[in-house]
Amino acid sequence: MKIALTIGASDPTSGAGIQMDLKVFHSLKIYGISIITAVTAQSTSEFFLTYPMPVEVIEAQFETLLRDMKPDGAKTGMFYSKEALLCVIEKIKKFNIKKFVIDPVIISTLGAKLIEDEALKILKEQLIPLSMAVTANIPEAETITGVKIEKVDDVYQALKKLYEMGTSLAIVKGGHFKEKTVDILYDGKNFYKAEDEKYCGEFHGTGCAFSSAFLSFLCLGYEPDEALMNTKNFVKNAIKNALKLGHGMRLLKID
Ligand code: PXL
Repeated sequence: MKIALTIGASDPTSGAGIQMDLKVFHSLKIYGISIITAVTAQSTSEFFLTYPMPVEVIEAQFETLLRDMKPDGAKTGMFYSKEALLCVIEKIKKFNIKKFVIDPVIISTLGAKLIEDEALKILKEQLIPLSMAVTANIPEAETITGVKIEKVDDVYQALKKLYEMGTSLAIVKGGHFKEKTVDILYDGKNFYKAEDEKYCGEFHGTGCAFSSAFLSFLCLGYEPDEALMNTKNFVKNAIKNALKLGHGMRLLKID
């Protein structure tokens, strides 16, 4: 059985963060393992606080777990602190994790800051060059690349910038466009486009589900363009069947 590691924060709703990633891995028949960088207190309608894990605790999770199990791939989500990010960078190098996807989370759907400003700079300069893929939504792609994205054509320029920052597969997810969703992948040579109709509503955790599904399909041996199509389909179904279980955002349904 393939093993995938998620490195990120706890979301008590299970709608995002490591809980969502583990559900996606399980659904795609991958054994999921996790390292927690922070704990959040949030619901479907309120983001209350973030408690960053002490760096010794992050380090201990890596050392204890990875001496025993070797993941086929890994993904990162919320780091919050600069210290957490620097620790993860060191461990990714030390344990030679190659199949590694970054979900560059910056702000939550409810507006909470998920990364310190100083850490974002390090993510751009030191983490992206180590990665196999970066899966950015439009606001994240704009912040990371400095390219203003107003129409689909602007995405191509942002993708080239993202690729030049050192990842092998740059992905920009166009769920924020008005009429349809257009996800585009750039591998330094070709652009691959996955289009779909748009489902309206406030959904929680789409970025987490996308990045963990994409990593899963890579771990299962799919080529990047096939992995993109499969991921789009997987997330579409989860959105189509989303559940209103709390008072706020709907939660994706992972079967
Ligand atoms: O979707 C980004 C994200 C990642 N990780 C955690 C989150 C969120 C968004 O709310 O809470 C823990």
